[in-house]
Amino acid sequence: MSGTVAPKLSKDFIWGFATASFQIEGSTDVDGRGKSIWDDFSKQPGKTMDGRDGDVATDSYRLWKEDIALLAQYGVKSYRFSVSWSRVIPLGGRNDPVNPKGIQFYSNLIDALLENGIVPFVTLYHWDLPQALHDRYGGWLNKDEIVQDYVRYAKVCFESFGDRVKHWLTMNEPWCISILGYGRGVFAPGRSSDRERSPEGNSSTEPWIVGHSVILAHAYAVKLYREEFKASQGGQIGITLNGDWAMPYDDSPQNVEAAQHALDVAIGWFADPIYLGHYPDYMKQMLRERLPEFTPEELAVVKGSSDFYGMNTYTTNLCRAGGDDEFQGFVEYTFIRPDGTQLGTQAHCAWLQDYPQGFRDLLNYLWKRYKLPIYVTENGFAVKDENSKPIEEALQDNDRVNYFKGTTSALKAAVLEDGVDVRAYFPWSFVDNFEWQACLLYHHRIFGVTYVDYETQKRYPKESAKFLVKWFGNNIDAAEKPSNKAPPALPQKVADYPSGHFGLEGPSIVQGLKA
Ligand code: GBH
Repeated sequence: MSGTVAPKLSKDFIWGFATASFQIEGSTDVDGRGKSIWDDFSKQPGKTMDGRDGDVATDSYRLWKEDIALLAQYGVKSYRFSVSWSRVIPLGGRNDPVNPKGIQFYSNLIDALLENGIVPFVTLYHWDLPQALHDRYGGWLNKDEIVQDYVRYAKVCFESFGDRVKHWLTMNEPWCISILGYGRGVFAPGRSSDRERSPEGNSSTEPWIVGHSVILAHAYAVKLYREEFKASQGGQIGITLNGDWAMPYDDSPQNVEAAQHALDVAIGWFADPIYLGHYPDYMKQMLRERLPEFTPEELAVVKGSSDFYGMNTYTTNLCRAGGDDEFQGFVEYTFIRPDGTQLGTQAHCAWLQDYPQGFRDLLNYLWKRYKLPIYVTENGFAVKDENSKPIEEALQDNDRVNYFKGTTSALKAAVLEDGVDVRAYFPWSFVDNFEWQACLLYHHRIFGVTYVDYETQKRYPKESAKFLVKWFGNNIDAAEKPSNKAPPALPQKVADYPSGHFGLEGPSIVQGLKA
């Protein structure tokens, strides 16, 4: 064994934590910000189970310096965050005024990240459509308007931040935008055919129209970036898609086929046009005239419009043909194997179990099918009942640590043994934050690697954060790291953290921890 060096991820491998504007910023009515579709939606009774909204969230619009200090302390290489469209252009539209204070906020954030040696990884759209565009013309339902407005918004961002931002994501999870917002009606703007849920909407047509608009808005923004900014700014731009691994329930031909159908609707709906230049055959067959068509001119813009594959993934579903859920491609999902055993550890959310082999299989599938480098832009776990645990227990998030042990080793195996070109990994999320309605049982503290005390807004690293910091410290080749700065050592115990907002001073809960 002597002399052998365990292989590591390349020194250029990017890792860091991820967030989204509406889930962390708060300060929704300051400095000229316009409303997003989530502002009022989250205040409607019953939309979020305990009525929480984004007015404060993790207060990161005010505490951004403290957040960056914690990221630096963690020693991340990168931070994935999203820009709030309605902070930058309060009314959203292409002829509406730009808000200098909105620009200033993100500009300062980017500068401070870079000063700390942290690469900004910027999502332009993580679900917070300006309310004014929804009111004006139906938002994503109106392709001709929204594509132009989105492209102008993207242009403002490239002009304002592109000298410093070299990693752009156009959209976060178009499947969720379309299906959860306009099909199931559980996300803003909450449209659905279910009249108990929504006075308006058509779940059989609108999601597919919205998805089409999202693809085109993405593609035309990328075209603009490549034509007007890429040469001088030198960044990369792409989209990020949600999609969980689909495993046949058993080896019967119909269930093997069902697993592919599940992937076609969850992933191929967006990835096939963007990387391969056409909607999946199964979607065409399933939707017929309800699936919009691209003009040849549009298709030329769409095909090849992402520099990389942006992958958000959380779990694996065992797939059985059947059921009546068009949004899953008429495939039933289960976590119970034919022999009655569970696939993995159950999370707080019904839709999430821990199954690391599925993460590796998904990486291999995407690499073979789309043949582009993969950036894992979200991956994470919600510990059962974490929200109701006292802080001391919540910080010992063993199920989340196990989850990340599984995915990090699957990641390493996919890269080093299978030869998949994975270039980034961002656990979701940096902090406990405003959680939409993703768990059908609504809970707001479910995905963070950092605990946030919502009374004081203090941040406390959980065991999972410490695990990840250590793992990436050990598993990325540091030999020639062109490091500007060595990240400060991470304290071992909560009580060792310095005072301040991760802090632990004052008559706080941490006194109790020390006692
Ligand atoms: C992420 O999406 C989001 O990007 C992030 O903002 C959020 O905080 C995080 O999830 C945790 O919720 O049973 O039909 O409602 C994850 C992708 C896709 C996972 C939809 C849950 C539920 C499908 N999500 N899925 S359904």
